[in-house]
Amino acid sequence: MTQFSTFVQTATHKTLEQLSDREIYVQLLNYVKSLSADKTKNTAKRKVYYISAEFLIGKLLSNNLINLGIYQEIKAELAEAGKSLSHIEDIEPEPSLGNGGLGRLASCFIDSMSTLGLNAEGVGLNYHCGLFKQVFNKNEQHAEPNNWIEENSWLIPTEISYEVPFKHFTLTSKLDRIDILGYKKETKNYLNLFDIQALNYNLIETGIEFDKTKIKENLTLFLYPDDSDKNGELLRIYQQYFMVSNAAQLLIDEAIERGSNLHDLADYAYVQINDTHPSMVIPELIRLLTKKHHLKFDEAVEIVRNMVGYTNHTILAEALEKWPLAYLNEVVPHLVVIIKKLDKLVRKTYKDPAVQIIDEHKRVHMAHMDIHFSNSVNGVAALHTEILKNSELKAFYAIYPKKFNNKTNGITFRRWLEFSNQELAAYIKTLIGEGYLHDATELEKLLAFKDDKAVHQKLAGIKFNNKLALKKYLKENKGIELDEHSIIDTQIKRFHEYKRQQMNALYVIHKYLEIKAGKLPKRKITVIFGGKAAPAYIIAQDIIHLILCLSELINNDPEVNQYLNVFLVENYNVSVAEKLIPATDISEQISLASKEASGTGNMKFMLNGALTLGTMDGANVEIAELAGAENIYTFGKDSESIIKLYETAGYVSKDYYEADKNIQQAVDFILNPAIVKLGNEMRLTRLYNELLNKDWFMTLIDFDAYVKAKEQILADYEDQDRWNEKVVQNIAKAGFFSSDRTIAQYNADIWHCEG
Ligand code: 26Q
Repeated sequence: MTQFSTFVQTATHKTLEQLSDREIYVQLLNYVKSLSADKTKNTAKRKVYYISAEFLIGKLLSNNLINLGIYQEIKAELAEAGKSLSHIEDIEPEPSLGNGGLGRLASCFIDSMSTLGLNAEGVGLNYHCGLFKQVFNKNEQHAEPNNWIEENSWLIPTEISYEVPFKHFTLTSKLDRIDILGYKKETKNYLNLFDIQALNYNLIETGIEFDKTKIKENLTLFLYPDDSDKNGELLRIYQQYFMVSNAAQLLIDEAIERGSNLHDLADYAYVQINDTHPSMVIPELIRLLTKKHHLKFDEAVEIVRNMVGYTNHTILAEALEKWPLAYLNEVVPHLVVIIKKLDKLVRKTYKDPAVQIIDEHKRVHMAHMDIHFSNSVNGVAALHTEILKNSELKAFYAIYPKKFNNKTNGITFRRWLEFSNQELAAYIKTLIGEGYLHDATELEKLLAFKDDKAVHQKLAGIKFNNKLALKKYLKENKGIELDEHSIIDTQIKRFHEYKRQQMNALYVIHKYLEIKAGKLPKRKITVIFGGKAAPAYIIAQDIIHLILCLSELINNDPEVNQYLNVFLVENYNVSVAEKLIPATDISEQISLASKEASGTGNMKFMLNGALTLGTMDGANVEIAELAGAENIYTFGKDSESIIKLYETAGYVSKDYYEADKNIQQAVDFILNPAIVKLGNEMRLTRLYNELLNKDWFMTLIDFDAYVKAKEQILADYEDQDRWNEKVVQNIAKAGFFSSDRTIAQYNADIWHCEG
């Protein structure tokens, strides 16, 4: 009997054959937890606290089995008992502790931190309903609560608890942890998720509406909700302070336990701030060091400055947090005292209004506080960091040139190749061995097979099998009928105007009109979208609406549906991504240049042998450099031109509409009776007007170039040998995008923690 069977026998007095899939799931969960309980904690003197409002961890069972090195063994054992591991994987609920890129990045990072054996942990909040579940009804998005925590889960309760003081009351926290295993490592780390004691689900009204004023009962009910009203914003401040006060208390306690006298706290702890959401950790640490531990203010400021790093993930002005001082005063007046002192310190030295913490409207610029009172500021892709230095944060770069550094994002290859594309991973091993699992750049050994036709055929066969697997999944779970013989063109990410799903939708209309006019594509194209829109983001909802209407129209039109299908997959999440990415041929990365800080989906597609159709934005620039210009399809205006256009207000969307017949026809079709009949005229009209009269993210400026680039990539697909040469080139060069590399760089340049 194997170890797992023995474990099951002892726990249940039954054999695997006698258990249901759900029972086996629970046994596997407990088994993995028992194995990870035997691992020792990393213990370097300096410990890294990666504080993040989001950790989009995805399901953990298979990931843990892979990192324990027992995935294949368990799979085989279950198969012998007539059970399927993939059916058992389906039972695990997906935690929804994040929105998108930033939260998924944090999750790839904690995987790599454990894999590299660093003493480095995640700290966040345990949102019980997390991000909403997306449901489509009448071609519109609706939001429902997703209560993901079951009785049996990965959460391990602890006795750790802190008092977190607010203006009107004090909340007692509790800490639950999830073990984060490294790939084939004897040590582990934790993801620390703080929670309140008295959560009340009954506060939920219809959909995801709830009473936002009952903080003592709702603080961890949802991932930060709509920030459209004052109560929502206040709740967000409550959440942020609760998160960072707990983190600060934990790190001080742990440092003291390891021998710190607090004057040397920076030798014992480093805090990485994931965007500005945890920024209040800076004044909170200073407050605790001065008020509770009686250090002098100036000394506390210097200690904190040496133990904090800030990562910027966005250049969109509206996403940079600026909290009204009045709101902070309402929630955490004791922190406002410190923030004002920090503001004073800055004012003493710098007169430029652009670098002040508190502006003339009495708003606190969280990023500004971070930059002044940290020792590292980093962007998440080469281009993004350059834009921060030369335009968005130019005034700060002039003051602190040495603080600025780049850390191009990465992804964990355990989840995004070993697990999600098992056939490809196995095949790569037959070609180049297993070394790439420890050093991802070894994927370059694949270049030796670039021109090998047998390899090309095998890769095409694997892609086809992944399409078949996706077909089955979409049919069983999403009510979608996928044609596995079509070319699959995928755009999956949050819905946002700057990501320009609307440009892809206009292309779909353009293609539809061509087909209607008798110009038929050589091969059927399936355009797949996936993503959620923030409930308060009206235009993003309108774009979803348009795509759902187009989908209904096109997929039901017998003249068109043999050449073109359009799907928007409901409730896109990590698990859906794991299915879509390995089956995709074309990776859509079409943000307006200068707006996407990095992107990480682009890296996942590259690793899985899809070719990128993208703008020179975010990490696409580095993908192009690495893969070589001839192996990726770039188009559109570059970031410099776009930044200039914003400066001169030089973009007028109507000019493009009037000058280009294709644009005109595609935009006008939004209000064609055939579409309006299927949808909501108000939504469609609003979107039409937006594109014609405003189009802040310049959809129309790149449309013509986009259509041409797409025609090129579709045409090139027909030469399968040449196509698969490019596929090999892309996979071979994807090693750079391993989050193990990213984390090694964070550690070498910023954290300086022993491995
Ligand atoms: C801000 C203020 C008030 C309420 C919410 C927010 C808020 C919430 C979430 C601001 C930003 C976010 C998330 C940002 C994000 O996911 N950024 C993405 O980060 C990825 C990892 O670095 C990058 O790859 C993406 O390019 C970037 O968009």
